[in-house]
Amino acid sequence: MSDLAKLAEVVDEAARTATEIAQLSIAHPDLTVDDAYAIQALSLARRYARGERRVGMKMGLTSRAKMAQVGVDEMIWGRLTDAMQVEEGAVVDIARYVHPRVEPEVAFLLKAPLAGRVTAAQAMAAVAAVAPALEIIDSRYKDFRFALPDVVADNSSSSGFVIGGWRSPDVDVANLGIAMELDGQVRQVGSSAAILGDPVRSLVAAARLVAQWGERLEAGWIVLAGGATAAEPLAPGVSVRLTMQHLGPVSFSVAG
Ligand code: OOG
Ligand code: MG
Repeated sequence: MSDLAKLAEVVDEAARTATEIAQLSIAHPDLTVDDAYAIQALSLARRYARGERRVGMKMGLTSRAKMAQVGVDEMIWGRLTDAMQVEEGAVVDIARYVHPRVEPEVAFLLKAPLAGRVTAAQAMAAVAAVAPALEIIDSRYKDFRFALPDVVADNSSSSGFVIGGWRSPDVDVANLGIAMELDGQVRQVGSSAAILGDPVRSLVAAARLVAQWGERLEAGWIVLAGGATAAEPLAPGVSVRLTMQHLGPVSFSVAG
């Protein structure tokens, strides 16, 4: 097994068993971002071998609030599988996670493949529907602390996602008001414009970034544009509800 494959096993096992690990960059200070994306791909290959199916891509650190919260200021991405999807309104078990957080996002559903350098208009022409979404992120690293190669290797903290009702792509998602409530208390407010000025720019970036790895965004895939606000920690018993202007609500809760 190569060194990268060994590290892929480490991050995959940490995610599979919800066990925290030390940052890879401590023992491997020379780890590059390219190495980290290779580890991510190898760790996802392990999931596919267990029967999980790729259903999309998530963008990360596409807003200032998110960059500031984790202290990394470069856009990142990760791979979504069917096992990560949480049904709207479902109750999740916190034991599945190390130290989960939740954040408000915008989701795109694709009806055509997309890759490489595309304009916003070309990107939107490939979109079948848009929806409000909640992402459950869970870094496998101790204290939720990491450097850029660490988080990339850890599939950019991908863990779960909840998609609200799909709406027509005619809804302009550029500047929609956002309120995320935990147990009925508003904890984060903002606008979808916090995501690169317009979440569609995140979809454009997603098409460019996957192409660098010889992949394309596929018809039927979901693309998450990235958190519009800082994430909130999840605790047992908590109910989470996101309301997004013109897109409506999406919610789930954590078992008590
Ligand atoms: C990294 C993942 C970032 C987002 O939407 O910005 C992300 C993290 O915050 O752990 O999912
Ligand atoms: Mg996110």
